[in-house]
Amino acid sequence: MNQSKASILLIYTGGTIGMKEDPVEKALRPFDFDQILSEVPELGKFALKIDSYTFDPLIDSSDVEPGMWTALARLIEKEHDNYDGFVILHGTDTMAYSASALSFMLEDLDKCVVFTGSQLPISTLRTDGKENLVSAVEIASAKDGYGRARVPEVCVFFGSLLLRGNRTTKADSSSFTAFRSPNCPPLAEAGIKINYNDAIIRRPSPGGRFRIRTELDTAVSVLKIHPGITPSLAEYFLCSPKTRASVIETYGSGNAISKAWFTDIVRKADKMGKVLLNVTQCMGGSVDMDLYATGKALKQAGVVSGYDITTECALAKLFYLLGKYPDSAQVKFFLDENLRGEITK
Ligand code: ASN
Repeated sequence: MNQSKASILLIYTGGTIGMKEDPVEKALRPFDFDQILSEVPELGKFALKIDSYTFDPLIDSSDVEPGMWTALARLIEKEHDNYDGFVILHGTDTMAYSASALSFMLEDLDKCVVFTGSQLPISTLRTDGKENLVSAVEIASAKDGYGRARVPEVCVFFGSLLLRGNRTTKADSSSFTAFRSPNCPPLAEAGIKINYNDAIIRRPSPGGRFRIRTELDTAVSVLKIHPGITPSLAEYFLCSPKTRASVIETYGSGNAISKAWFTDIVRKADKMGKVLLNVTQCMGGSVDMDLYATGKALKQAGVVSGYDITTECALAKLFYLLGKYPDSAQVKFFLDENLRGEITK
């Protein structure tokens, strides 16, 4: 048996967890990683080797771009054999997007990758950052009875819950339980003990070997359906020559405007070869385009169901699939597949 200490790579990208008030601007700005570690001496009590990697520049996650996901995937690939797990400190604003993207880019992942952060900087007295960081480290290093990662998935740990990353959405800008995963139960819950929901934790495919996929095509628009939307606006979003796909955020179980002008625009986009993905604006529940006539009209016009996917994940899945497949039919085929536990079928 390998008696050497388990090891974790802590990757610091920025976010509130590591911010301090700039005395001049009176606004929060990121500070360096050593100061984070000095705020959490508890990390030294783990029987773990913990190394760190700091991104330069550190950012508020509102500035995240797909290039950062590529950098994260490459770093995890480079360090894959050197560590048992990875914890990514990230701002909360776009954490759901980043976790969704990494869940696709890290193929046949066999180690735990946990995103975490906080609502209050780690240097403040009532911070939620310490508990989030300490639990994320414990989870990222946890092994099962066979010595394998207990949770070989891309996850978000926040407010005592371990959630599947590509199911998360930031639902609260001030509560310590900022994230929800409305259509997927937590993978684990941290109370007195960390209770793992082993029945739903996914494992890499049999014989699959970890690899990364960094080609992303971001030619995607998001159209939120709303009362008062105009034909020119809908056409701009769905038929732009600059896009290959659109996420259409619809009402309820996947319904949109039943007027002919809207269906005509959708048909036009479909004829142009665009991939059109139907995602509900509701927090819970799923798209079912067979339920109402308005949904049926979308289906007949070429729109594909996003089931219960979040908008954050829909965008990430499209970036990944468009980067992988040149052909719209292939993209549509894989959109309908549950690739990383991101949809319920
Ligand atoms: N604006 C911050 C960020 O996303 C919010 C946070 O981390 N709580 O970087």
